Amino acid sequence: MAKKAESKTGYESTTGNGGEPHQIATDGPRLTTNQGTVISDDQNTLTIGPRGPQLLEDHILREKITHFDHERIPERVVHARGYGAHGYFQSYKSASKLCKAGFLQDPEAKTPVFCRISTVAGSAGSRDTARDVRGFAVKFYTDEGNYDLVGNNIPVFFIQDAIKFPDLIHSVKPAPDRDFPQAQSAHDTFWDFVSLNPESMHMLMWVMSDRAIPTSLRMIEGFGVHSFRMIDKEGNSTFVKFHWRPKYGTFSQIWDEAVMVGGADPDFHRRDMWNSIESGDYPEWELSVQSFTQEQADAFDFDHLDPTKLIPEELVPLTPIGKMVLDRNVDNFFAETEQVAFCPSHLVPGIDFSNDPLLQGRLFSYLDTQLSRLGSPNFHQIPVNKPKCPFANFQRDGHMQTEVPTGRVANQPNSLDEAGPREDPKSGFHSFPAEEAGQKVRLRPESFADHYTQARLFWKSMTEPEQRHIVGGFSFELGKCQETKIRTRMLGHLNNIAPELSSQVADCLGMKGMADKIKPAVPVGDPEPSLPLSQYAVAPKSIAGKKIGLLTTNGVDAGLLGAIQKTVQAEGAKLEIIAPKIGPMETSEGQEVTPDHFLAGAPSPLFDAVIIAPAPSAVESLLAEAAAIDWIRTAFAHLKAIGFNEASSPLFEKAAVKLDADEGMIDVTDASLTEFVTQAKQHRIWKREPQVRSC
Ligand code: HDD
Repeated sequence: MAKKAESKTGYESTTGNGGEPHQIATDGPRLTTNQGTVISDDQNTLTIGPRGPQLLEDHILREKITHFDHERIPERVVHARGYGAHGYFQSYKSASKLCKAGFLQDPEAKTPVFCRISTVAGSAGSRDTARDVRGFAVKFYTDEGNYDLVGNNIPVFFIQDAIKFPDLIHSVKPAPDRDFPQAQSAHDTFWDFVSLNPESMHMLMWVMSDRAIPTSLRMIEGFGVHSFRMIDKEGNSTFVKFHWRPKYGTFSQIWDEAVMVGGADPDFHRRDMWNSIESGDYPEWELSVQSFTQEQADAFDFDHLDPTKLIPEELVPLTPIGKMVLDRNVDNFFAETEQVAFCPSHLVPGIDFSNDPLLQGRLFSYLDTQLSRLGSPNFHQIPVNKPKCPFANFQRDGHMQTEVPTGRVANQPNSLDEAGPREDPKSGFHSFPAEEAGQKVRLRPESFADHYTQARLFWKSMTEPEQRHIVGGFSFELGKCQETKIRTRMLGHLNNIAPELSSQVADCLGMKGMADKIKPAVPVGDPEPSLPLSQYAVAPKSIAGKKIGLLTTNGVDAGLLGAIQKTVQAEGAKLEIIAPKIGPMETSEGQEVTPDHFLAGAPSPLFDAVIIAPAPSAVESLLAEAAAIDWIRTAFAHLKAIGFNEASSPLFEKAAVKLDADEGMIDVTDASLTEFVTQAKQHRIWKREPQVRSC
């Protein structure tokens, strides 16, 4: 007999025989099978007698288990781990001089978008903080059809021709015999492949730099990578490269920090994105183009169709055209983020492809992959993929057809369906009528042959700490390669990029003088640095959007806590309180404060800058917590601005961190919160780094 336990809106909670819980509908919706049959008991399988065998006729059990067994679809072969959100795009003004696309004309109009940011190599369950390229894919639901801009957070790519893509990806994925390492390029097959493909060198510089270990998905750039065409109303074409710039600036972790965050919170980036949107701090990017004519392109000393090359902003500056704001989390991760299908071939009138061979290959691959991943040519009917403008044609049937097309006509031309859809030469999509002629060949253009000059440009454009991190990145990754011949080959390539880079990496590896001699196909240029390639040369001095961690205890000084809260909020940053235990605690004046985290679950790598301010009475017990001492040690090693109060000094002593070590150490009790903020705005105390790591 079921016993009533409590009553709630829509259902009553009861316990049945054996004490198992049931929630019985009262005036709320009924639980049904997928066929709509109301279910009386969803907790017990049909059996003969309470302890007897189960019956195959239990259609309710079979439907539920069968559905469960088929809940997974193939994950994306690359970019399997990603996180998406809804939002809108808004033009700053009409871009009609450049492009006739409707969504770029009206500054009042908001075009809905869905944006998915991903890592490339790892599987869907891998950690967020892997060293990797971040995919940056945006679907614009325009009035003229869906437009997908499928880019990355790095403006160049590993290879020049799509035919190499399967090999590139096989090399970076876990080795096929042992199935490791997961979500890492730090292994022999990857470095063997790229070291045999000098065209990868420029991209490798980016991937070994801080760009590949972002602090937050809200703080990465996005790039369309290839040259595209924009077409105006008269049919004139201009080439463009797309750039997304984050509102908060572009910030990164330190490698050691990324490794720790990966353990402490494998979902670090997605959690940050979700929480920001939920709290109303909407991630935002500015969309710009570099636009240039064929004549300008002819004067570049590289080929703009080569996806391993970028156009320095000194050569072609950025023109901002609009902004994207992500203001709504998904309702269901699988239905939306997992099933969203991006294809670079999804175009609208006014935008067209270039002959970049990598782009041309991609145009085939994405549609094909959606068919295998989502299982049907009707994937455009899934809500997240469905155009928000009307669409109509005579395509029919197929797996999981969810529409019900009416009428007897499924062909055109026809004279039987007078009201049916028809072509429109005026508003319809026209490919740009580029003149093309030549022989059929399998040949890389000679203009693609310079693999080192732009890699050197990147190196020369970095600040000193950024260069150190690139050396660290190469040293770590090559150190994970077991084959010496791969390391000596890579040192040879690095020598062609910059001899000092090669020798510093060789030094870190203990392999000085062992670089192979590799002859570049064409002489390597020595370009002037390009400032915008550096993150930190141009980083905004701001903590807006960042997280400040306050490690404190029961009895925290109420005045100090209030001042910290006020200051952090005024800077547009977020304060998170960490205490030994998660339960509510009291300030020195008896107000209740609930910490955001407990100490063991929130090491300092999770925060951008930190303050350690325990109550004097709690210091003794904190001294016995390794997590508290590590909190200080790692914050120092990760070059953070560190605020402290007087009571915390024994903790610093135990962590062997001097309170006057550098200007990044600030006593926040003597009204120096402003100084703390000033230091935190440097992002890191860079000059501390040589004291805490050599490679
Ligand atoms: Fe790709 C997914 C970006 C080269 C084949 N790619 C994928 C995604 C992004 C990119 C962001 C994830 C989309 C999502 O969130 O669902 N890919 C790029 C960029 C490239 C690039 C910026 C070079 C400039 N890709 C590239 C090549 C090929 C592919 C050369 C094949 C010839 N990419 C795919 C794919 C994926 C994919 C296999 C896997 C899942 C998907 O398409 O939807 O088709």
